[in-house]
Amino acid sequence: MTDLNQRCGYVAIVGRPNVGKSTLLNHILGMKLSITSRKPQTTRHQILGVKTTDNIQTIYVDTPGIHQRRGTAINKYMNRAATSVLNDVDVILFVVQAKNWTEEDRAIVEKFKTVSCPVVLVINKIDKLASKKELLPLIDELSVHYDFSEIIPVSALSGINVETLEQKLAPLIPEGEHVYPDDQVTDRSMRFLASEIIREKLIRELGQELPYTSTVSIDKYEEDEDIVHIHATIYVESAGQKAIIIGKKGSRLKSIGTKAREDISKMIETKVYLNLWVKVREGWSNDERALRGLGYGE
Ligand SMILES: Nc1nc2c(ncn2[C@@H]2O[C@H](COP(=O)(O)OP(=O)(O)OP(=O)(O)O)[C@@H](O)[C@H]2O)c(=O)[nH]1
Ligand SMILES: [Mg+2]
Repeated sequence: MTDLNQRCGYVAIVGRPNVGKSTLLNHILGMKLSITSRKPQTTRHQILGVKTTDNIQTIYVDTPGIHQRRGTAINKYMNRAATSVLNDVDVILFVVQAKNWTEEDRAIVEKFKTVSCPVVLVINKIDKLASKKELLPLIDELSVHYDFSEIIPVSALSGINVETLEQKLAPLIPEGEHVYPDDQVTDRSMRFLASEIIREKLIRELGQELPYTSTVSIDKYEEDEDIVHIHATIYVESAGQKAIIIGKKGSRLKSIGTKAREDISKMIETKVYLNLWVKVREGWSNDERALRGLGYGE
């Protein structure tokens, strides 16, 4: 039976790397679902974040930053994961960084020419502007790039104007029954979210030293009565990278493990035992078969 009072729709969050897409999703959901960092190309997979308020269910799709870097298999996978949603959603949120329009942004706008849904331009990081007076000229300047259905300046980090963004989105969500139970927040398993948290700690701990070519795989996720046992492996591409991650006397790996364990434990509200290994797997990031084995499947 269809309840005509219900509305439900998919909203893609797209943009080039590092503009604040995942931060925006987390602010909207009021929880940390998608990992974030100062480094571009943090998000590697599509992640659904579901928000149900009253009769409206909005299913946000966080995506990897669309980029124009060298075409290794993993880079191609990430671009596919981001652009494949464009034709399957009801609304597109195109996130850009205030006063930082680039060639990569322009290339993304090109892709909108073949989509039929409304595109909302979200100008993020407005907390970094010297003065509010800069906003109107900025909106004027960006409006020439496409026929955006709305242009909304926000700060995903501090939350400025994010509620306004949600209010403007509401009328664009079509009628339809809710796809997910009203209390569900994501389509992803705890196992996947745990691997993402470990990857976040890895990225944050290593900063510029981190090779893009590392990934995390969960070997065991076992729920006991009052503790969850997790065994995970960090894969890198060379012995040098492995040594960097492990650090002096294992200090780096220990710090990554401690921080990850704390966050995972907070998320699942259970004690966590986390065992981390680092292994070398040469060339995994440019090997389609290895990628699929490591969770980068279609
Ligand atoms: N000052 C400021 N920083 C922000 C804002 N939103 C995000 N950031 C920062 O920008 C960086 C990138 O944020 P992410 O949310 O990881 O960006 P992303 O677009 O998801 O990046 P990818 O997943 O790599 O494509 C992080 O250091 C965030 O803290 C904002 O509104 N203001
Ligand atoms: Mg992201």
